[in-house]
Amino acid sequence: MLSSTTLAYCFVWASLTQHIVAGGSNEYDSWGHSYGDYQNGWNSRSSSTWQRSTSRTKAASPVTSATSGLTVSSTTHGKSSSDWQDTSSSFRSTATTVTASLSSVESTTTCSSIATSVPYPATNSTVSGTSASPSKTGTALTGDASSTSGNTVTYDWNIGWVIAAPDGVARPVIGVNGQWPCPSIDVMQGDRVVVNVYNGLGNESTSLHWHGIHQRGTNHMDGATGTTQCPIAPGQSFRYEWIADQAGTYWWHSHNMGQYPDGLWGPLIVRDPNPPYQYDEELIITLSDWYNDQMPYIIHQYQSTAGEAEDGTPNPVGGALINSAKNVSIHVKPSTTYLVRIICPAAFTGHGWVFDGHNQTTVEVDGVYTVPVVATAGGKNVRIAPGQRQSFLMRTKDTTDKNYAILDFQDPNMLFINKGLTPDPVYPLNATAWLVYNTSADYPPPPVLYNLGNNDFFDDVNYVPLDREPLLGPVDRQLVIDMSMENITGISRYILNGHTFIGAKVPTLYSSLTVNETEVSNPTIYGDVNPYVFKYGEVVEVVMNNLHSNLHPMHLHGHQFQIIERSDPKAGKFSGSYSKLPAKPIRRDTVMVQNEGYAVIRFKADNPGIWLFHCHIELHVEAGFSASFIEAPEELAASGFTLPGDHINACKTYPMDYVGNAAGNDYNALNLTGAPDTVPKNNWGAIYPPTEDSAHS
Ligand SMILES: *[C@@H]1O[C@H](CO)[C@@H](O)[C@H](O)[C@H]1NC(C)=O
Ligand SMILES: *[C@@H]1O[C@H](CO)[C@@H](O)[C@H](O)[C@H]1NC(C)=O
Ligand SMILES: *[C@@H]1O[C@H](CO)[C@@H](O)[C@H](O)[C@H]1NC(C)=O
Ligand SMILES: *[C@@H]1O[C@H](CO)[C@@H](O)[C@H](O)[C@H]1NC(C)=O
Ligand SMILES: *[C@@H]1O[C@H](CO)[C@@H](O)[C@H](O)[C@H]1NC(C)=O
Ligand SMILES: *[C@@H]1O[C@H](CO)[C@@H](O)[C@H](O)[C@H]1NC(C)=O
Ligand SMILES: *[C@@H]1O[C@H](CO)[C@@H](O)[C@H](O)[C@H]1NC(C)=O
Ligand SMILES: *[C@@H]1O[C@H](CO)[C@@H](O)[C@H](O)[C@H]1NC(C)=O
Ligand SMILES: *[C@@H]1O[C@H](CO)[C@@H](O)[C@H](O)[C@H]1NC(C)=O
Ligand SMILES: [Cu+2]
Repeated sequence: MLSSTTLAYCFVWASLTQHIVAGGSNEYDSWGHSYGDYQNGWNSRSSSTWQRSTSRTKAASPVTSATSGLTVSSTTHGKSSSDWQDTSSSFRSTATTVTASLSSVESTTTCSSIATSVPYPATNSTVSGTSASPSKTGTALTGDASSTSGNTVTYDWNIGWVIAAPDGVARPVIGVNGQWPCPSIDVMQGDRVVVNVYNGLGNESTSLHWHGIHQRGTNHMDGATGTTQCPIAPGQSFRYEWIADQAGTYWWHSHNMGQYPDGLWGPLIVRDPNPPYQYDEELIITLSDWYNDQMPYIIHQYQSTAGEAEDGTPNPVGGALINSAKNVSIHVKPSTTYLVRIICPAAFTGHGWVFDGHNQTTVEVDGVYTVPVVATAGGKNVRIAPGQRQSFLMRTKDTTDKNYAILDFQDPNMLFINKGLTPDPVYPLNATAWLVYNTSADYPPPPVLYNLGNNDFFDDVNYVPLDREPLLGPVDRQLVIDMSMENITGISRYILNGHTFIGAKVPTLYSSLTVNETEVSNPTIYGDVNPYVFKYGEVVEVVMNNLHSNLHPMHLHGHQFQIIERSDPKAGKFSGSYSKLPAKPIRRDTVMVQNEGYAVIRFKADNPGIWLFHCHIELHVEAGFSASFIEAPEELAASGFTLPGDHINACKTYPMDYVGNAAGNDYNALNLTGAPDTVPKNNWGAIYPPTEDSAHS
């Protein structure tokens, strides 16, 4: 139970005190790497190359106070020591008594022009209510985010530009309340979450999506512009309100026209009042890629006739980041079991990682508890795709004489090695952080792994959900989607069964709510958003045939799906017969589909709403790699639901149509005259005012 916990023992921050410039000489435990295609190895620097630099002036005192064991007595429910953010200091400020000063959270001002200091800084939030207890069971659009006995946790967020330099190069990034990295949301299962957004960007529209949260009864809070809402124009406010009814590791991010890789994302942790695994402390670690250009420029370059690369792979100029920074020290206590929550909010590449000298026991993927698996058993590495999360238990050493490197590498399998391409070594594809037991001890270099192919990674299809939910069946509806890329009018577009996604004039949900009820199940009325209509309660099987030469992490909103089968790379299309039907398939919300291979998933269409199904590589979304799953639209139409005024206001001020079919035609849903049907040729992402009205994605 987490009712009264020690707060913030260890802090994750970006090279605040000492950071290591190079090298290392100690012998380290070389866990799990003595077999496989790679070898143990260390950078060949001698110990004489070790230097410590104190390039950033930070007082030492925060370290001391951070490790002094602050306690919080909570009158409601407590918060464990996810040291990541410090929303803890203000979070629940009305409901908790902080018995020690949280001075451990350093101000960002001392290094404002370089990297931000504390990832996931404090933000305004308030809590009201009494006990937590999940209870949300909506089946149609009700807008009812009040049917819970949990607390209400309110965040007030002003989204705006901040200058940051996580890789040493200063650039504008999108932050919250003047801070970047953006804050995390941290609530108990059953809490009602309210996020009051103000768009203070001036030159871009925005929206927020709660990745992995099913939004039962609250589809209009899903945050996908063009699908469940209009973009929020600069100067406008918008209230998100939903029930955190699923425990686990999630994240929030902009879902508006390729915007999130400019920094608008953060962790979203929903705490379980009775977690099935024992642990003492928590860590949140994000693995992402970084670019020095802003997304509107990258998108414009990619989605133009002068398009840079066929595959839209921007040069990973900023390389990899761990917790939105380089050279991060993660302070740990000895003899302690940590729950480590890994989140991959990357724009393009997946990531693999190694905690040197420490085993990792996986216990959760994408909000689904798993039967524990030592992730490195058999010498396999673990990897994570954009959008995915994975939590593991890690027992720290009993001794504090050494520190250990954390290696994060961009998954080479996503960098077209399968096409014989070699990632350009001038870009820092890897990042290093340290598990710091002892600030006086050496900071060793990370292990070096060689020739990482698909077989060097643990296959996540082999996880088993802890609840052992049986295979869904029989299948009522099988949907086969062939996914490939095509040059359409000179622009590289992804096509699903021959069609690229082109945003409609009206958000798809709003179409379902405003056309004649007799037409809502006709996919035609939704336009070129790759609409697939499912009946309430159907067991849907989706076969994804990836005909393309890269891996694509496919994400479904509104559900966790069972993964029935996933082929090796280059296995061709699904033949129609399963190699082995798993009795208790793993569920998650994002699955990596291998290059020129396939994956088969199942879910039950019991969550009425419009749910995007898309590749989570953000540039691929901009290139049309999305479908709209239109689930039980007759239930939506019958709900008689009225959209909140601020949602309508978002449409009026943007402006964007909000009534009628994909063409904005509300008197004849079958008349699609005027619906967008050509590929945007001047896509500048979320730039406001918009350049084209069909680019919503
Ligand atoms: C991180 O450390 C490396 C050396 O290990 C150094 O070259 C690099 O400049 C550091 N990066 C930042 C952003 O501090
Ligand atoms: C939120 O915090 C910011 C920065 O501390 C402050 O300027 C703002 O007034 C606060 N907003 C609310 C609603 O408390
Ligand atoms: C948007 O405005 C911010 C703040 O002025 C600026 O830094 C950024 O470059 C602008 N973005 C574009 C694409 O012009
Ligand atoms: C890691 O797990 C393996 C297999 O369970 C075990 O043999 C080994 O001792 C563990 N290593 C560490 C560092 O805990
Ligand atoms: C920390 O490391 C230093 C240098 O290796 C060592 O002298 C010291 O004993 C260590 N302290 C602890 C508490 O392990
Ligand atoms: C990144 O790390 C991996 C794993 O150790 C290694 O194979 C690769 O060469 C490294 N890449 C770069 C560019 O340093
Ligand atoms: C794409 O098609 C256009 C004509 O629509 C053609 O000019 C261009 O060369 C093609 N680009 C590629 C990369 O095939
Ligand atoms: C909806 O369509 C049906 C069948 O075409 C028609 O009878 C009915 O009048 C329409 N309802 C409205 C409100 O337009
Ligand atoms: C279809 O809609 C267009 C544009 O609103 C209109 O000009 C046209 O007359 C409509 N056609 C029919 C058959 O209603
Ligand atoms: Cu993709």
